[in-house]
Amino acid sequence: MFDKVLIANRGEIAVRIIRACHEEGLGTVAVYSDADRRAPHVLLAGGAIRIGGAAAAESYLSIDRLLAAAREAGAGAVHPGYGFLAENAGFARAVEAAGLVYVGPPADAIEIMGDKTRARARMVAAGVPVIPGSDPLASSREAVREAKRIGFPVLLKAAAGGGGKGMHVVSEAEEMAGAFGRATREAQAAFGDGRVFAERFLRAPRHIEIQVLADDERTVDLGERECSIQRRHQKLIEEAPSTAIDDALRRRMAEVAVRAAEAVGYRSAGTVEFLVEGGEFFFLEMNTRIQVEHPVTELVTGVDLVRQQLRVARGLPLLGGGEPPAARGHAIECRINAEDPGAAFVPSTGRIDRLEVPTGPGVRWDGGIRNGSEVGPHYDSLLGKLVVHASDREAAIRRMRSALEGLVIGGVETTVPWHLAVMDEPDYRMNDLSIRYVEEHPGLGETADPGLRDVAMAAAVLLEDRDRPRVVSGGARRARDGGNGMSAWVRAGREW
Ligand code: MV4
Repeated sequence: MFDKVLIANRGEIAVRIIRACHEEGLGTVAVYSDADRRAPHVLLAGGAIRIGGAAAAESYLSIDRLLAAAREAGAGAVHPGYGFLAENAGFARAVEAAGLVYVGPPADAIEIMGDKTRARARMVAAGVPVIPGSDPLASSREAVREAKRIGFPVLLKAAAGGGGKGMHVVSEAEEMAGAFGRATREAQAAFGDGRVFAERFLRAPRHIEIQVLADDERTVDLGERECSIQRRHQKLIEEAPSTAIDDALRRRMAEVAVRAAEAVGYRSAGTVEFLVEGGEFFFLEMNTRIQVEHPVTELVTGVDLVRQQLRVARGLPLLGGGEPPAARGHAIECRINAEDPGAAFVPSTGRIDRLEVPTGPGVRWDGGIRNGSEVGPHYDSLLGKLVVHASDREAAIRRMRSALEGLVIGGVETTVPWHLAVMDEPDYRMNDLSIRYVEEHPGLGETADPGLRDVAMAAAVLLEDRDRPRVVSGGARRARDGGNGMSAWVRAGREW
């Protein structure tokens, strides 16, 4: 057991974890770099320890400094949050070797799921559907043979890869020799491992993930999240539930997700990611951490996932021994990043000189900034998450639009205008989504002023952004529907 937690993170997730600890009656100690000296998480925690310079390598990524801080503060547990060391099996092992409780899954589970080839093999053995594919390929001749077995088009992927690097679509045998050579060279350059394998290419799948929660006795699922709206493998908007799957598919995916977690002896909160296309679903990977988008699940189920992690870490039964509640209503999360959607989402830095956040029924702001915060170049660009909950998807979209209009952040460019444009965009409103949504809808949230737009385009070109913005169409039309006002407010789920 423990009564004080060191939060080995910063920003909005550090604030979120500190609050959950306090609600569990646990003490907290924050860590901070020189750049975060006056950050909200430092002020909120019961205690705070400086761990180093602004560079993550000297602070939030330093295992030795984090463990020294835990010892100095008398913390009995460490919560990694997400990012930084959150899926680093070595960190989890070092925490436990120091006699502390790691608030997350066993290190072995982290390690297996972190190796895409081992994870895939373990999933196949557990009967979890994976995308039809091959083992690592010895030559382009073998690649052609395997591609014919799988069926063109195929996707060549780096065995040691992830995050979409080094993926090459091959539509016919004649293209294979060139593509196989490029994929092999890119994999070797990016990962020091040139092994490449082939998979059936899913042209426009949805990215749907299942939240799971496990203690020593059982593993339960807490429903799905629709995460198809991503840009360069960074999620931007997440929702729960996914209105693109029916209850039968939902049950099948949930059962498979639980099986995947059990296959690696999972504990704590975790997420099993799938690609879904044509009524079929395929295991993509498992995230062995609390995720950025966890609030949408919390809002539709009433379960506080971070508190559940803290309870499981203290040996208490998940959900108090009860059954997971059925999802109610619809939740949407917009990630508010300090990025300029008018300039290919180039990061924006500066001092926050105005901050107004919306409140009201079904509106939640999980933020890591305050007025006066310095937004620098050292860490990821996430300022906070705006999350809404309402009776159904249409009502949630209306609530999100209203909340976005009430969110004012001065001093940096943000993704707020882009999110507002998405809420008005017809394909989004009709839920006609896939992982290609962002590339198929360029120019959303672009500045309406042609002069400014040209400047933004020039800046993006100068910044050599790989995904050069295409010729910008006009900003999304602001279609205002004649909504009949909010339908009856859905009673929030019971909180554990
Ligand atoms: C795929 C795919 C289509 N077909 N595999 C991207 C990162 C890596 N985790 C796996 N990814 C993909 N694998 C097959 N056989 C499309 C993607 C993909 C993607 C997947 C999920 C969310 C966003 C994505 C963006 C681009 C490509």
